[in-house]
Parts: sequence; C-alpha cells; structure tokens
Amino acid sequence: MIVPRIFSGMQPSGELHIGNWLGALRQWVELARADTHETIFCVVDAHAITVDYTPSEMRSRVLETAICYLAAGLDPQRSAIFVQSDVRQHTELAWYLASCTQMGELQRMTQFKDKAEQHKNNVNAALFTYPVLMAADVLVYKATLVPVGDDQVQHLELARDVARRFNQRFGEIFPEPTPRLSKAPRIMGLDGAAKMSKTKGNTIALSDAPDVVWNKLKRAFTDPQRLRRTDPGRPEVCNIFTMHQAITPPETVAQIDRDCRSAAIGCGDCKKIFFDNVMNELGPIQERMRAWSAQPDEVRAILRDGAERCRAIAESTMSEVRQCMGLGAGA
Ligand code: AQP
Repeated sequence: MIVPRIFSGMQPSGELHIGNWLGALRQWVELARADTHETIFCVVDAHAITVDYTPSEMRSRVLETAICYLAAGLDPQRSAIFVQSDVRQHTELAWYLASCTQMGELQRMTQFKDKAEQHKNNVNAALFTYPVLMAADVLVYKATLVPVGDDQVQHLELARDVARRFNQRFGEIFPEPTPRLSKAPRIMGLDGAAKMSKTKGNTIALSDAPDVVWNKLKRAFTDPQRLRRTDPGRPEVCNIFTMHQAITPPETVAQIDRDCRSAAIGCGDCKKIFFDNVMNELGPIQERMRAWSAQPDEVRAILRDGAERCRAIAESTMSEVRQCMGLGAGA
C-alpha cells in the first residue's frame, strides 16, 4: 500500500535564504499543516559533501538548518525532521539506483554543469551522481510529492525515469514522484546574475537583521533598462517584483505593477514596500530562530527522533529492494 507521503530536503551548505524560503520551505509548512500527506523533511548533509567543506563546521550547519525548519513553522509532532546521514538506507539505495542510471542522463543535468563550473578544482564523482542520491532520498520513502524550487525539477524528472526503469527490471516497488512548485519557484540573486544561492553571496539570509536586509536591498539589481527615476519600469523582468508576488498582498502587487510602468514610483519606493513586507515575514521567524538556538539539545533530540521514524520506513523499502534485486544471503 502506498501511504501518501511528501519528502523534501535542503543542504546545510550555508545560511538559508529567502529563495529557499519562498521556493520551498514556506510550502513545506503549508503542506504539513494541510495534513493530507505524511511529511518528511531532511537536512541533506551527504549532498553537501559534494563540494569542498569544513568538517568541523558541518554539524553546526546541520543544526542551523534544522533550526530554520523549526523556526519556519514545521512541527516535529506532525513532520519527521532528520539528518540524511543518520539514515544509511539513503546511500545504500543510491548505489543500487546508480545501476539503473545512465552516464548520459547525469551528463545532461544542468546543476552538475553549473556546479562543475563553480568548483572547477573538485569535480568529484559524488557531485556527478548527486541526482542519484536525491532520487534515493525520495524513493526510499516512496514519496509521491516533492515540494522544491524549479532548479530541482530536472533532478526529479530523472528520479521518475530511474524509478520507472527499476520497476520494469525488478518489479513494481516505487511510485513516480512529482515535483510541487511554489508561487515563486525561482528567485534570482540580488546581483541579478544567477539564482539566489547559499554559496554565491547574492542572498538575503533568513537570519539577516533589518538594517542588513535594507542595505542589501538598496544595492539589489532591478530592471537594467530603468536608469532614471522617471524611466518607465518593466516589472516582468524585475526580481524585486517577482519577490513581491510571493509576499505582498495581490492588490498592492497590482498597484506596484501600474505605478512602476508609469514611473509613478521609483525602484527605491518599490524596495521600501518589499522591505516592510519581507521583514513582517522574517521577524517572527527570526524570533523563533533565537528561541530554538537557545535549546540545541532539544533540536538534536527532534532530529534523533525523526531519524528513528524514518529509518523504520526506509528499512522496510530496502528489504523489498534487496529481495527483488536478489541481494544478500537471504533468509
Ligand atoms: N533561488 C531559489 N529560488 C527558489 N527556490 C530555491 N531553492 C534554492 N534556491 C532557490 C530551493 O530550495 C531548496 C533547497 O535547495 P538545496 O539546499 O538542496 O540546494 P540548492 O538548490 O543548490 O540551494 P542553494 O541555495 O542554491 O545552495 P547552494 O549554493 O549550496 O547550491 C530546493 O527545493 C531548491 O529548489
């Protein structure tokens, strides 16, 4: 029987930002509260080792990421929250799924091409097979819905192909997971050059203080053709407008659209409205971050409990997988 299940995760590769929040985390909270599915959310530390990192910092980053999940509003009573490497079945399944994945498929992954470019001195095999581990993350729970930003859609398409191929070869084990995009599936970085990313220094972090957020926003890229305050703007090419659409009430968004096109407001005015609205959302999250940060043992206990719940589900899938693949000595 397939239990309707949602799975998603984030890498502890840096401070979570409003791209992660608007693209994924906010809808995790909404979906968990809707109670239509069992919900599982993971801090994917095994993914984060695919680029250079400092081992002595990893555990504190994992903790910070989990704190962000809780501060965003995930409830550990309702959702399992855990750390990927605490449930070894993910990496075991990844190896088996790699045998159902073609090199050519992995070579086509745009995230691999981007990251290989960004980390030229360390293009390792784990970076290349990252999407196979991601497929395992989802399939080990037989999750059917995966709330992600649009940069992960290609990886999920691969997960569907791999699941289909596995099922054809070994028997119907896995449902094919579908992505679920938020209203803001791609937030560009403040530099306007690439998507907002933890490792690109182009973010507003969820933990940024109001003065930091405002200083970053003041310099943020908008419509490159709007050089003077009197030039009419083009909201459709402006990242601040995209973010307004995810945060600002629709009637205000419509007003901003009109006022930007007619140059009734300038980029500074538009940013000020965005600043007020984004701080309204971040303020309560930051307060909860401070509260959870003061109780790290409690957070670790939540992660241990989440891992225990997930291990049981994952092991049940893996015994089916080993059986149908003919692995192990058998009973
Ligand atoms: N800019 C974004 N806009 C919308 N959604 C985004 N996500 C990430 N950036 C944006 C979504 O957040 C979730 C977590 O992503 P991840 O940590 O697994 O890896 P990522 O996509 O590689 O995130 P970053 O921030 O860009 O990190 P680094 O710099 O380490 O690569 C995913 O659902 C993602 O779609």
